[in-house]
Amino acid sequence: MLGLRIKELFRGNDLGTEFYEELEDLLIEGDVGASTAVRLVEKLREEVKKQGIRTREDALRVFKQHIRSLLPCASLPLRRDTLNVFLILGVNGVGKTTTIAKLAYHYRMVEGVKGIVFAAADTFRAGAIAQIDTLADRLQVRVVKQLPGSDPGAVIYDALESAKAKGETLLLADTAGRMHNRTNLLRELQKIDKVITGRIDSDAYRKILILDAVTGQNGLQQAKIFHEAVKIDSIILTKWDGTAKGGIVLAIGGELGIPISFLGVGEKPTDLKPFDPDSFVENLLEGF
Ligand SMILES: Nc1nc2c(ncn2[C@@H]2O[C@H](COP(=O)(O)OP(=O)(O)OP(=O)(O)O)[C@@H](O)[C@H]2O)c(=O)[nH]1
Ligand SMILES: [Mg+2]
Repeated sequence: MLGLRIKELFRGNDLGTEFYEELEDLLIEGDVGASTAVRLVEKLREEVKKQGIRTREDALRVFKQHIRSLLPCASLPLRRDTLNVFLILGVNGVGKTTTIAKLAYHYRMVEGVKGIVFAAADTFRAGAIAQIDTLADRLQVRVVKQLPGSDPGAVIYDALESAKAKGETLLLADTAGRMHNRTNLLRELQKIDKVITGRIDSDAYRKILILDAVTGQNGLQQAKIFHEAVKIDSIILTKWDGTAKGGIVLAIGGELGIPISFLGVGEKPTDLKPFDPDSFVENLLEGF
């Protein structure tokens, strides 16, 4: 884990050039990404000089503050007086559909929300509708669906109208992760976004990007593309259970400034943890 090695590094004594170089290397190896790593180390170097810091122990305190300042606050509270819509986005295989089941479980069991509904708006991949249908069945959630190949915007429109009519609280909309090409995919998502904007108050509509933590810097590239196309409000990092690196969290904060709301830690509906920036920083550099 990145944190362990950083922790070891900060156990040493002097604050020479070698220390800063080693820190930068560790951050980059840990998926933090070159530009954020360089920036963090540069900032630390400046602050050490400015404050006349002599020991690595004191430097760590400053470093922790810098890391924390990269991570915006992140929870996704619901409005209880209207329909909330979470549009779930991301490339194929990152865990979108699984995360929808997790979110349904979380909002129902932890936050006591009644009236959750799924929109099966991945009409592109064979088997996608059946997959979300099975999950809905297991969780006893209503699902709005049409035939494979139908217009995803129309599925979402139907879901919105019926959810409003029934007075439901949370609509979780699945989307396709792959189409004939990327331009098609992004254009489709922009169309879906238009269907929702204007029908739902902006503070009740969240575009949530699902990223696979294992893909590291590649995931960050995906995030930039989606963010440019539809402006992402929040990120959920999945497969956190499958990576030893924590740096992607800092890369997301440093490069995109998009808050992370949850971490996926397994395949079951119960495997979702709210992301807490304070305890993340503590755990990353735990022991100091
Ligand atoms: N270990 C682990 N596996 C996960 C996690 N989230 C999803 N998965 C697995 O990743 C695989 C893909 O998940 P899906 O939810 O189908 O992914 P998707 O983004 O909907 O994929 P497409 O519909 O093909 O675009 C499944 O085998 C999931 O069980 C996680 O947090 N941890
Ligand atoms: Mg899916």
